[in-house]
Amino acid sequence: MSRLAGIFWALLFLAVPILGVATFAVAPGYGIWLPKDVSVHGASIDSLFYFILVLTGVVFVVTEGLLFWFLWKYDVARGERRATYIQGSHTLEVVWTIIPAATLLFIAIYQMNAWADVKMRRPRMSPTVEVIARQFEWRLRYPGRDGQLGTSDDLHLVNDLHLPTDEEVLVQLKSMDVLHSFFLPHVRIKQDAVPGMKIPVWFKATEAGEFDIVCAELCGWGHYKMKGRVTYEPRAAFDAWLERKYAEQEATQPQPEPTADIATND
Ligand SMILES: [Cu+2]
Repeated sequence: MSRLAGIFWALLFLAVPILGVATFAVAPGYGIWLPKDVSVHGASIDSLFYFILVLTGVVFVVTEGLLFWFLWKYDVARGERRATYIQGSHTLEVVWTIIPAATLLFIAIYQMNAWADVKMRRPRMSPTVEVIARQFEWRLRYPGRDGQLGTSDDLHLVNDLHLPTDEEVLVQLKSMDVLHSFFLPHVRIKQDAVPGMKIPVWFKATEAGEFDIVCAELCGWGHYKMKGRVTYEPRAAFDAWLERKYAEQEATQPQPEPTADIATND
């Protein structure tokens, strides 16, 4: 390899960590960083994300830096001595197995509380709404005035989810067909919707506003358009909206079908 080619390759490898880190540094300024968090548990998830990002970031920069340094230093064209090839080192292999294993064990323990808050400490309440994923939309069912899901006065809607702010909400998640993933980026919720299962999802939104519902599982040709809206609003506004939607549904269906239960796998 010529002298110039050696320099080129060394600098190319040096550009990777520099540009890689720069991308992360400027991203927030361009608004292409994490979406705004409007939930109670989001902060603990974000801090886990940053912790892992910094940890992997440091390892990345050090590895790339070493790669650059060895390419630069041991360039044969510069007349330095040739690299020595070493076949296996028991000590080294033990060390680089134990360090990642210990790191992973630490993360597994460190994240337990955040995981339990989001996936295990389910609030004792009946579902606020049932979300039924299907190709390619979000079907929603609110318990009617009787407060019970699965009765004839249920309120049925599509893609237009409303939830109250500043109180725990419980979503009952189902799928009518294939695997989908119920993703609410602004409250840091992502949960697979699995055919044949009723999966509880809970969180507390802290800010009113309109945000995205995204399907985060490639679920078929129309996956890209499987997008809904979620509106968080204070309890009074939420109740008023529910009343309005009930009234609309009653006006369009004077004779409710006896068992218009669109949900599968009950
Ligand atoms: Cu989907």
